[in-house]
Amino acid sequence: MVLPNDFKVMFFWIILLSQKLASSQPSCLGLGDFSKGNKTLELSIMGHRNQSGHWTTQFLLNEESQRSHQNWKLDLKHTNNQYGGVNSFHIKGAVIVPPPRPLDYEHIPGIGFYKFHYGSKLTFQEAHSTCTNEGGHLAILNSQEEATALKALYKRHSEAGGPWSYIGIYDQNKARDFVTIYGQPLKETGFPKWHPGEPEDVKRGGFCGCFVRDSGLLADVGCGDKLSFFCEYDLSWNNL
Ligand SMILES: [Ca+2]
Repeated sequence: MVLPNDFKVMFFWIILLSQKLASSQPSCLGLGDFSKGNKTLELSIMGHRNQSGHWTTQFLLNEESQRSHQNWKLDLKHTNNQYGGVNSFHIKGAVIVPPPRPLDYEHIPGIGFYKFHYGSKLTFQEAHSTCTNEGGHLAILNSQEEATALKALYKRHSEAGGPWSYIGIYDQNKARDFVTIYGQPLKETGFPKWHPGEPEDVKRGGFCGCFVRDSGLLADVGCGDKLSFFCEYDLSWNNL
């Protein structure tokens, strides 16, 4: 009898997720729907052991969405450990698909890519959507160097930009605990520096964050105010 050179299938998983892309988008003030359409993610893991006891494990990942999948990057790490007489093998992977860099964003070396929308004045929500549609996000200040660079950019359009310009922070709980549009506490951003007297009392209703032209510091402002705004494309996408 000829035994097939085959395998015993030990396990087979399929994880099929259909979800709104909105789940990976920042939730911002609950004022809008950030969804871009349906996204399907399928992960298959198949393990075999042949008759000599060798294991083979295969992974298959399929993802379908309306977004382009150019410039994707794969980060894969593995470890092999032994503890208490038990051997363990771990694989940890990440597939990263950064948004394409907007071509009309200004490159400030070592800091990032920015666009100052000084011509059209929008609400915070509209500004957020505009940056997102461009492939960026409302700018988040992460260092004094970044604030200094944006202040210089602001200065070039000082009159048109007006005295305040939206950036990507807001008072999520209306309790003076500002966070970024990604939910990171302001104090962890690297630039939690308020203009003197800011943020103002919660009764003033300034629940969105802005950059003050003359001081280069932060202030609160009403989310419905029509202001200029800064969009950013993270430099870190280039370093993945
Ligand atoms: Ca930044």
